[in-house]
Amino acid sequence: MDKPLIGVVMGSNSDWPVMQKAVEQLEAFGISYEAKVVSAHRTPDLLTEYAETAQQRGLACIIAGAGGAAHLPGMLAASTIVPVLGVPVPSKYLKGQDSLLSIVQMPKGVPVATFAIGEAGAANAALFAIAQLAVNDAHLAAKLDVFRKKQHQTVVEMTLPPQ
Ligand code: RP5
Repeated sequence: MDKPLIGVVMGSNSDWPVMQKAVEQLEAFGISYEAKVVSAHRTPDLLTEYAETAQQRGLACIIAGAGGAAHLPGMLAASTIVPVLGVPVPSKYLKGQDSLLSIVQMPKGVPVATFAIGEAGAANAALFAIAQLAVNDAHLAAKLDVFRKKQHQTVVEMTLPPQ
């Protein structure tokens, strides 16, 4: 694969079924990425190294998913100016509401762009990253346009059971 443009990180491999939706979206648009497990509280040294090298390695943004007390996206954002897109992963007991609030309530000054809980959030984080890249990439913008038109057509063709 080409040099990764997007970093996809998650706090545990148990987050993969959700974060895979981001990776699938990036692959569908032919965007190079790297996917890694980096835990804020279990591998804080790896987290710091990942964030501190993100800019020099050429990452355009980092999509970070975590569940529970989900400090991974915020801690990454603390150590890099590369934009961080946070994905709240559903948790066992609080269904990801804890993850959402942990990620979205960043104090002023160090932002994390926060997406919906779960698979939709993971896919949308990737689509947002793609839209950002498309600002300076006409070919990618055309692909995104086709993607939106297909979604439009799917809805136009939806039928309901006879009433
Ligand atoms: C967080 O704790 C991870 O992001 C994951 O969502 C959650 C549970 O991790 P495991 O116990 O499955 O490794 O750090």
